[in-house]
Amino acid sequence: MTLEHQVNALLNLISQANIVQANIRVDTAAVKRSLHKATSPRFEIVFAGTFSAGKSTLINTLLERKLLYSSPGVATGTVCYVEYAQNPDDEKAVLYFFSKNEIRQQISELCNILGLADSVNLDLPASIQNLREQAEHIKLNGTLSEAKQAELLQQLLTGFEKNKENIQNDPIKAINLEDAENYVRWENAAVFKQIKYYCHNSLLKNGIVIVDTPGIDAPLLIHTKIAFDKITHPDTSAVVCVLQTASRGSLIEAEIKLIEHIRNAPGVSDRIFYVFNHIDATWFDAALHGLLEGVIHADFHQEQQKGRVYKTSAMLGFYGSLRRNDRTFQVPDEFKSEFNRYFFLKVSRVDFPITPAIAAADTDDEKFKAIIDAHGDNLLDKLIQDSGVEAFKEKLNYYLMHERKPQLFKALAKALQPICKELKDYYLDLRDELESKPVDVETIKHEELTKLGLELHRISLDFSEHIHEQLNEAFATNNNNRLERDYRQLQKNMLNELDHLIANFSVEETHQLARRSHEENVVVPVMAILSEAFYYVTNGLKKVLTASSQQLVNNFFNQLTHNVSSAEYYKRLQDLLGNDAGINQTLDKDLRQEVIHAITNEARTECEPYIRETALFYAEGTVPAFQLRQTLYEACQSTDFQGMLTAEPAVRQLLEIDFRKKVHHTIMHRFRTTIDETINHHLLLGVDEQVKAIIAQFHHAHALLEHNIEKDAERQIKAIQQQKKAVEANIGTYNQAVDSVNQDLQVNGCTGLTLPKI
Ligand SMILES: Nc1nc2c(ncn2[C@@H]2O[C@H](COP(=O)(O)OP(=O)(O)OP(=O)(O)O)[C@@H](O)[C@H]2O)c(=O)[nH]1
Ligand SMILES: [Mg+2]
Repeated sequence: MTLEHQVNALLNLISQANIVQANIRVDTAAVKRSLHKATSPRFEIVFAGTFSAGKSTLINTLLERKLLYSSPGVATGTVCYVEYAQNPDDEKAVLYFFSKNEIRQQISELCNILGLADSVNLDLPASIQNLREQAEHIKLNGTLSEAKQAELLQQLLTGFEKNKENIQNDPIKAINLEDAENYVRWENAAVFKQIKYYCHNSLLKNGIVIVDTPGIDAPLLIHTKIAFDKITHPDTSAVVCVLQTASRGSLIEAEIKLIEHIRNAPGVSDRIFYVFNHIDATWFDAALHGLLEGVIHADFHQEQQKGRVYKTSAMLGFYGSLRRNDRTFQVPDEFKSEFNRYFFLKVSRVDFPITPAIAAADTDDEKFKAIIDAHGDNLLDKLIQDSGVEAFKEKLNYYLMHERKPQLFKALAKALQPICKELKDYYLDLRDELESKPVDVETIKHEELTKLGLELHRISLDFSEHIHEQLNEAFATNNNNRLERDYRQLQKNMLNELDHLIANFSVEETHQLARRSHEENVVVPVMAILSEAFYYVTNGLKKVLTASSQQLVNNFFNQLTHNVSSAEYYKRLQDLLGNDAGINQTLDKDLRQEVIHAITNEARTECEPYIRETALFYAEGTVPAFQLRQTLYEACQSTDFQGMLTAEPAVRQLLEIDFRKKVHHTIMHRFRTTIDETINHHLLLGVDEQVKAIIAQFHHAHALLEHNIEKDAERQIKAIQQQKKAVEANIGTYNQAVDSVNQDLQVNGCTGLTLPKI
């Protein structure tokens, strides 16, 4: 499994565990970025230096291939990238042209600098030719700097004309690598923004990208600026500063500028390599040798201590290697003369004697052939070694693979660490939680059954409390609207009935009633009429008080039953028992009947004393006493029935006076308390009994739960087991990923940083 797979496995675990949102320290985007950098690294090595320092030759040497154009004059005219091509067939060069507008802008700038009219029409060859001639004039008559700018202007005009088709229609053009070397020469370079070479070369395999830049003192200022920017760019992994001090004896102004730029840029010093090229010049010139060593000692001492200073002969190293690898390779004359010099002046005569054939050879060409014939590979090996390119190449590669690459893995490890910590904590907690859960059906059963007793107890408590609350509300407050309405109704009923009874009192009917008790007599005493009247009103009121109280009690119990059966504990009880433990029967039937029965008796008892006239009735000097006497007197005027009829209004008034007081006393002072107390008393007793009845259902509930729990417990156990398995599997995935990532970190030089295992 690749590193990518393993890191993605960790990221998957994180998203599964859902701890991304919960924790801001977990930055998966940072991990993905670091992962990409570590698995698809890109190490840009930028080569910078004056023109003809040997940058392109040095790059060709590293690639062991004549890829980039090099020549003794200004050779590289644009920034060139050399990247890896996966297959030999994928090799190509891609040219990126400036747009017509960008070229026009550059022409304008140059015209301004040179004091020329900025009026060229790029669509008219004659207009272009005219400007070219003006530039030529400046080249011949102007200063050196002006001549450089005029040359550049000419390059732009020629480059535009030659590549017009591409610039206008096809600004990115892929060509064969073989054709590239000629194509990108100076005359076209002015119109290229950049060139990308894709090369199937093992050096580039690990993400190394070589960036060749035009000489910092070349006339193409636009490209020169790119070289300076590249040195400090964060994507740059290494900068190779190619210096020509070996053949000149000192640093030139442009080189000093470059070195200052490097030394002033913060944080880039550890990526810089200094290569003193053209070292072969010092082989035959002791003065030059001394000057070079002096410069290195004076200005590059620190860098030399750190192993960042190299001395090379790129040209000799390059052609020497090519010839060493391929005997048929045709080396250029430039190499032959230098090689011959090397043979005659540099190597030991003991190791490489001058053979007669060498001595007899005349031209450079003949000498070269004779030397190669005599000493061939051995001498080439020695030359390659002396050229210093191998040592430089090795060091550069080591630096990228063993210093830069581990940094990418370190960054990845740092990004992964908080994620691993989160995952580890998460799984350990989860594991603990699952460990504490029951593992067999019996334990779950036991737990559930233990809970049952408590639950029944709690339900009975809830029930009892609820009833107390309801009673409290009814009798200690006036918040029970229904009850208050019923009480008012009861009062109204009694008063209405009293009015009705008195209004309907009839002497005639009463007379008949009294006579029926004494059928052998025709006369009825007035007192008997009066006493019948008392029975009549009392019994009428008794009926109404009974009926109204019963209605009130019924309404109260209806409300109470409804409230209880919609309470939450009532549902819990039904769930546990499959019934309500008789709550409904108790409230709606038994207690209701008891209370109605009791209240009926209370109403009867309350009204019974109404039959007896009040003592007030006979008191001396009071209105009732006077009334009574008056009534009796009037009625006794004759013995017949007619005489009595005249007393009817007076009797009514008498009844009114006597009963209004008694009824008022009942409905205003006594009977509400009687009803309240009766309900309260019966309910409290009933609730205590009901609580016992609920608790007594334990065995029934137990049996029921036991019956149902078996399957449920099995399901629970299965679920817990599955969760445990899933957690262990995830921990396994985690550990495997961490192991593998740790291994990759080690292999890639990231020592001392490991991710924690569970
Ligand atoms: N004697 C000698 N000649 C070299 C050496 N390195 C490069 N040359 C030659 O110097 C010339 C310039 O080399 P280039 O590689 O084109 O130099 P460059 O730095 O790329 O120059 P520009 O592309 O113009 O910036 C070529 O003719 C090379 O063959 C060296 O170490 N010794
Ligand atoms: Mg070059």
